[in-house]
Amino acid sequence: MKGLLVLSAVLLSVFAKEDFSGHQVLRITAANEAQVEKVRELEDLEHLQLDFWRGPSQFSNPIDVRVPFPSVQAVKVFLESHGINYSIMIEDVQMLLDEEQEQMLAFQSRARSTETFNYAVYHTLEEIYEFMDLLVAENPNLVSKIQIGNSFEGRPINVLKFSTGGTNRPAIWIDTGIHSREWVTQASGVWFAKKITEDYGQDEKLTAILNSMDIFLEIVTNPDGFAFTHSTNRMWRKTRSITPGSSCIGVDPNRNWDAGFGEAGASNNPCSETYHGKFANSEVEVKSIVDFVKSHGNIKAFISIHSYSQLLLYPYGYTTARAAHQAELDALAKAAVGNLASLYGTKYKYGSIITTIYQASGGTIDWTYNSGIKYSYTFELRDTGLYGFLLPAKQIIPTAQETWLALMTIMDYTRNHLY
Ligand code: O2S
Ligand code: ZN
Repeated sequence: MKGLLVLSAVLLSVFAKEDFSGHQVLRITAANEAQVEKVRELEDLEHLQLDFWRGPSQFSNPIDVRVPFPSVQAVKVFLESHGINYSIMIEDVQMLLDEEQEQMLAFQSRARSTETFNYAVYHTLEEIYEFMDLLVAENPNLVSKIQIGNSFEGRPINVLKFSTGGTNRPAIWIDTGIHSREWVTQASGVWFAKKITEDYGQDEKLTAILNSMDIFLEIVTNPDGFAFTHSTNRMWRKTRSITPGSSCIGVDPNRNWDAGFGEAGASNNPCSETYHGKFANSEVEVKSIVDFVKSHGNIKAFISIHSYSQLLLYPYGYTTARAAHQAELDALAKAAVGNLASLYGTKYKYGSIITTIYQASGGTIDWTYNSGIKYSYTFELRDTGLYGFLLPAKQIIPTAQETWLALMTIMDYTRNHLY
């Protein structure tokens, strides 16, 4: 049986994409702690192959979970027999994926400049890397590309640097796509990059920011995972590193940082979507950023972008202890989501990670905050679960536009509050 599984996994990886026909995403609304514990029992049943998109955690409601077709009946019977409420968020995951693929194919064309690049569709890793090179070539005095490392599978880890001069200016860091399946984030990262080049010299606030600070933007923060979402499994979240002694691949790169590492809010099971890895910074995709941040030494704001849930979060995720600057972080978050909502009315909640979404240990911004970067934030972009990670491409530009208003709020505030 195990041999067969391994064989089919090998064949799949060579020939085909994982099929999600009949997979459903259920939204579970646990009424109390005991019901959350019941849902956790499901999580432990590995044969069900459940993929939790959100939660479970005693702090998180609702819980969203992708259920493979063969497990759908069993899961529904389990929930009903325990009186746990649920609704069907996505009837058939594969139908959304087919639509997404159709769109990508219909609008696929090699852009020769960032002017003709199509920002309204999803792109492959190669296309995004090409976009970066075009942007650098078109804006040599503003944009450069820095390779901060190589991924586990050897791909370059690229960061765009936006700078108008100076040496080691105070800087803002933005990353998208550390979780590879959160496609609207990489797509937004591409849009942000173009936006910066358009607004410099035009928009007063952005110009002021770039006249005294640098911006670093890592668009594809998990390149192996991202390539894998295109080639094989659209729902891949983790890195693609090998864990000796396990047949399961990958580490959750948002549980691998050296802040509350391995504590509650991460899994020590290599097969889990929230596996923290063997030790902090075990993932080269994480370690490369850690090394960069330390050697730079002058990063003042660090913004790590995920999807979905429409949240703007600040530390902490691993502890209920309040961040020392909680009041200031909270006020700035409130201003940022207010500006975000001003464009299309998209509503965001904000607060600390643990009180707003769920307990998560070893997360990016808990480490950056503990390392002295006061303005450390995580976004969860659109939507609130209707499409989840499979946000239709026509929402890319609106999502990026509204998010940009929140980013500008944080960046402008940082420039005015250098420390
Ligand atoms: O699980 C995750 O990593 C979250 C973000 C954390 C700050 C809790 C995203 S994927 C929803
Ligand atoms: Zn994420």
